[in-house]
Amino acid sequence: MGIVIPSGQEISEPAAPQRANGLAVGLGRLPSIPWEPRPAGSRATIWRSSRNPIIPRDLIERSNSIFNSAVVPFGDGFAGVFRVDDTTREMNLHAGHSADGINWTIEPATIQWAAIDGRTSEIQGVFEHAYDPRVTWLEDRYYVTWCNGYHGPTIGIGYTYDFKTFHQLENAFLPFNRNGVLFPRRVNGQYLMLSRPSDNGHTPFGDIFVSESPDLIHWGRHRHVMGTRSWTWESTKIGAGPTPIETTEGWLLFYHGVLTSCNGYVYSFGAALLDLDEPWKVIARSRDYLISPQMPYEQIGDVPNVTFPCAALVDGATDRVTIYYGAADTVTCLAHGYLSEIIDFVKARS
Ligand code: BMA
Repeated sequence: MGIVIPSGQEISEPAAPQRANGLAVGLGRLPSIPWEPRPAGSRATIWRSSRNPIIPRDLIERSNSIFNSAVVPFGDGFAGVFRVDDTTREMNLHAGHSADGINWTIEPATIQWAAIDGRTSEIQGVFEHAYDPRVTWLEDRYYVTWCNGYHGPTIGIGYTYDFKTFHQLENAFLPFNRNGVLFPRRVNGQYLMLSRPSDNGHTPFGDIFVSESPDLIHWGRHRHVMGTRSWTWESTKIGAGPTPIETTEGWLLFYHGVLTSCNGYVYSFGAALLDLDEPWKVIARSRDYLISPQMPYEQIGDVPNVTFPCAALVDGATDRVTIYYGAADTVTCLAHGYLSEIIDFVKARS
């Protein structure tokens, strides 16, 4: 289990086990975390990078937009799986690499998934779409979950060791489902995944559930985690964001919440703390959002008024958190904060 460290306090040893490639997991050290200090005069718990958007919509040939994407520490730098909608407006996933987590090289070709066996290749027959990836370091490899089209959106799962070769497992659930997010370790011996059952359109409802699996293939014991709240930023639907972060206070979950305005959906994000052993139990949940669409690049784009977090990096030594979020379904952005302050925010506004 990791520990929560007050802002700025240095520790000499990682608080969590070491990653196979030498980098720390959970609240271990990540000195290379992309970072900017809180702007002078700001009281925000989470503040935006002055370099936003860090990934423009047209970074690669034929990209219409690059957003809602997932990033992890990898080797001496970072790797990621990116949602790229192309100029045909096909939604698909691309691998990417970066030395600093800010300047990215994204592969021009889409990820080609090698089915783990003949049965799994049956779900690859007709490609519909692949979007909104999350990446989770779990045991010995990087798992990718994404919204995978199979007679409508559902949750695809695959894995990679090197971000070059990707292997596909069975879809986790029946359609329709979105926002599948794995926990970064087993809990009581079981793999756990959050998801949001939905419909085949622009779903006007949605609660977060958690499901268990002994093998990452067969999923069951579905439990309700949390639902919407009337007359708030999360009154229409909610969905898990980045991989939950393990802290002594519980699993810290960033999640998006949607309200329906007279001009359509508005996607903000907030955070909650879930019980470490029974994560369907909510310990605390912020009444206020952390980020709502307020910058031009969040308010103007292919889908206006969307901030959609899919990844978070943590440096346990300095308490720093950096969140990757998609803006206006068009570009990729960064926001920063201190883990202990975010936890205080969630508890204080609960
Ligand atoms: C959701 C998903 C997201 C998208 C959002 C706003 O249903 O498709 O990828 O960011 O809608 O358009």
